[in-house]
Amino acid sequence: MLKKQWWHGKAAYQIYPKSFYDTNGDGIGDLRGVIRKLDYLKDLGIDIIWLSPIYCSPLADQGYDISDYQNIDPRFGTMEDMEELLREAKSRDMYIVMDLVVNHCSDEHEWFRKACEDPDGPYGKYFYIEDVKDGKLPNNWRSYFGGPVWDKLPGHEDKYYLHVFHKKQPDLNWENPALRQEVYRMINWWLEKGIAGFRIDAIVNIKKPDIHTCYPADREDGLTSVQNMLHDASGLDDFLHEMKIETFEKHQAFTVGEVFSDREDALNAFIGNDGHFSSMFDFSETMAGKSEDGWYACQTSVWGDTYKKCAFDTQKRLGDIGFISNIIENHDEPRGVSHYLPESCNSESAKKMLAAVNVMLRGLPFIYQGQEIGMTNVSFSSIDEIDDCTTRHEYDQAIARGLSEEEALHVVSHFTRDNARTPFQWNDSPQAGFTTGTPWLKLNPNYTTINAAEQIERPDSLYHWYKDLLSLRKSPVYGETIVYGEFVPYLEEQTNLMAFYRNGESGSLLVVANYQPEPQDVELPDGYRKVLMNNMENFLLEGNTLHMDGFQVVILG
Ligand code: TEU
Ligand code: CA
Repeated sequence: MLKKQWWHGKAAYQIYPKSFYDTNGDGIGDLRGVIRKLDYLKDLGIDIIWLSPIYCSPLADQGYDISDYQNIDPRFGTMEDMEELLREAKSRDMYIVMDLVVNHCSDEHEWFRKACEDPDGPYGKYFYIEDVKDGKLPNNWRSYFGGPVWDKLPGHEDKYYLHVFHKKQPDLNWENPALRQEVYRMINWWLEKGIAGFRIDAIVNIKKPDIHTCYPADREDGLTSVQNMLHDASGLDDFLHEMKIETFEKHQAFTVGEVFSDREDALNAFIGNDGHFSSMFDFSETMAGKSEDGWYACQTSVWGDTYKKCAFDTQKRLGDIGFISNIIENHDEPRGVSHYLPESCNSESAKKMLAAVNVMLRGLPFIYQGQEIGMTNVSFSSIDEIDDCTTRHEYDQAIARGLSEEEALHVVSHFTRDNARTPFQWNDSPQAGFTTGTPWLKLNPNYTTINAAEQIERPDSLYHWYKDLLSLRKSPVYGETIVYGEFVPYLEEQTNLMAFYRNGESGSLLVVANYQPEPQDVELPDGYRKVLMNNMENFLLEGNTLHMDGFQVVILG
């Protein structure tokens, strides 16, 4: 039986602070901007806010490279701003969740500086530092962002350090108990400050097998995907269990793991009653159509039966094991409406369908900033317009595989993480109301039509649709069913029909979505004739047959 928790019935929202709201005109979103927009979020129906990193950072990977875990980067504000945010959130019954990035830190962190000064001293053991003779690297792993995971340790000709992400993100050595204690101390310090918990970054990477293990090369560069070493690593559970006991558990913190894992027992291990975290993201849709060989080989659109299969597989495996977190997008992915709808099918009604099938699944809904107004991918006209550090590598790989420059740009334009990172579109005034200065990253020119101010004014907008979905989730009549009701597929074999029951103790709902541009007929079961939500004006029922428009969705009670 699932143990009930305070956060189950809530709704969560991810803020990417750099692009959310700028209050001092430097073109960079800040903590005061978050404070100013709390009422906007409260009004939407949000309770839990996950802040992407705002710690001190050289921003080589936009804050996921932390140089001081216990201070706020001046670009985002001050510790006083953070404390004010905590107070303001609390006074609105809202919760702040921070990003915990402890697979690696920044190469500008004091620990790494000291490790460079004295690799044989105590801080050398906080990292993976190896002697290298004749340029022979200890292994052939390829970093997520391209190139070998090894780089020269600054100040040393014959020593290299390991980084599975950017070279400015040296991996922390979790085998060292002293490092683990430092991390736990820092976590507890933040929890004592009053944050509700953490989103836990890239966490499966903290356990490595013997770092001298090589694997067969999978590209001409002679390197091999990090996935190979992850498969070989054993003992992750011990680290995570220890972290939970030493930190989260003592504070009843809410934790949501960024867990990419194909382990059979993943759900149970990570989010079962005795699991490491409160929740973890379901990345099955995110992973659909992806290729290990690079973005050029990934599918640019995942929809209909493919999307359904991903969502349903997780829901069926999940049962009562634990509480998953459902997303359509985040700061690492293309905009959901540009990826989970067939190309050029992102009308507002199609966006509403996608919203409904995602929010009505069992689990905690996380909305990524801008998703609630249907922000889309950007069209980049040159690789130089893209700032994200992963993109160049993917561009080069596409070229290496024979794509023309134009085709390669087209590919990276779809997948670049900058799609999700363009400034939030508040209104149709210059710079979309995001800043009075020059935004750090290009705005999506469609802000003149897609923006929050317009949608707040218009009762049938996507914004109001999200608001209605979240209020249904919290309503006294249907709340229990939506939060805890059993997930049961309906007419699962019918092509591009995504339909499911949510069967609770206090009632039952049926969600029916026509996940294709063409109309489709659906036989409804008896009962379920009360239309709670409908993204179209029509409800064409003949006998038991519902004639649905393309991308129509209805929630029936
Ligand atoms: O992402 C971890 C991760 O697995 C990434 O490789 C992800 O698949 C990739 O960014 C998709 O292009 C987390 C953060 O969410 C990401 O923003 C950071 O860059 C990364 O960790 C390193 O901290
Ligand atoms: Ca600012």
